[in-house]
Amino acid sequence: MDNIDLEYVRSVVAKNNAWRGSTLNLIASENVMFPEVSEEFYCNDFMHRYAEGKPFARYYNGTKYIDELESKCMEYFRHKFKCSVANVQPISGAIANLAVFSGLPKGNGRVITNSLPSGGHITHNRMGTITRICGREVYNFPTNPDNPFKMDVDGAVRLVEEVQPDFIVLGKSMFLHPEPVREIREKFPELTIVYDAAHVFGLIYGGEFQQPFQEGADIITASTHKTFPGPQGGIILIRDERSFVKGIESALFPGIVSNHHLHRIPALLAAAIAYDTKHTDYGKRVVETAQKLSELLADAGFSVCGYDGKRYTYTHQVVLDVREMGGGALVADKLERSGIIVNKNSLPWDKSVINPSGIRIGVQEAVLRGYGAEEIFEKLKIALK
Ligand code: DSN
Repeated sequence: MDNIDLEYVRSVVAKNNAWRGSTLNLIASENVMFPEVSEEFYCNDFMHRYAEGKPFARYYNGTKYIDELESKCMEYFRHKFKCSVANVQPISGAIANLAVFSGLPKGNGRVITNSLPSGGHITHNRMGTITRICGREVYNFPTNPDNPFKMDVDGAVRLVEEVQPDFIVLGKSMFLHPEPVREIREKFPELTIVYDAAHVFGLIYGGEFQQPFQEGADIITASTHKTFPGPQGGIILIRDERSFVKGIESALFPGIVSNHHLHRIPALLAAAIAYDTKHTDYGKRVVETAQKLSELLADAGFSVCGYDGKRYTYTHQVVLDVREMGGGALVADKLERSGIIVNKNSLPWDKSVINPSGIRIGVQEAVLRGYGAEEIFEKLKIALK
């Protein structure tokens, strides 16, 4: 195939770099890494190597430096989250979820999670990992009739009593408000609570969102590249030494990952250090920018979702109902033609995911690139006309 050569590959990469570098990226699940996490931390010899198993107990030779860095990285996150286990081997948040959902003991096989239209992630729902691979029977939390972007906590408590789940999963992908961790823990002292922090990990890390362990969660899964500006990857944190730790860790290795993409590890540790030393106000700026943007959009007449009497959002996300503008698919395409990248998103009342009612906006990358709420608002307003 003479039209597919090295020059072709190089040119497409260069075109994408130039194009995405010139757009305003508002995809809520993406970010760039902190500028300090430069190539030396991410593109290095580790990207060619294997190291199965735990640090200092590998199945490969040649691992003394990744042993050192991986154990320091685990120690750093254990210290930060005051927890017993920090496993940095999941290569994504979805893999972290797979390890936890398959590694937790199976009783009656039932779990309760947030539904897809109310914001739950695909891995939490029956067409995804939790049922398709882990064989769990999924029940969904009810939503609050006055604000369907929030959980109906009394209804959730009744559902837990009725279903007696093996565990519940809090946290979601369309994520505007804190989850009722404390309320559920108070009612169910023995219930295993998994908190999927993929979207809000950087906000929790920066102390700008709820603190799941302090409120009663047992396990946090997350990805390390959304509001946490690190390399693409995942993490599992477990609060205390519990009987399920071994099941989860052995589900991960040897159950799921063989190699865990070693070059992520120095970059992850570097991102955590950069957050703690150079970007201590990053989480605060992200949350403030999303709040301000949601107010500007609402004042300009856009249908901003999630208002709870105080705020539209407590996270990096702003969600718009764009049914009257043609629906989420049409509006997201229109924005892309104007150089703004967002994703269409199902809203709680949607039945179809093809042209759902909403778009989801995340400001975390824009904040890192120096944008303020007004500037994002002006660009959106012009592009949405
Ligand atoms: N599906 C991604 C999102 O929330 O955009 C995360 O895996």
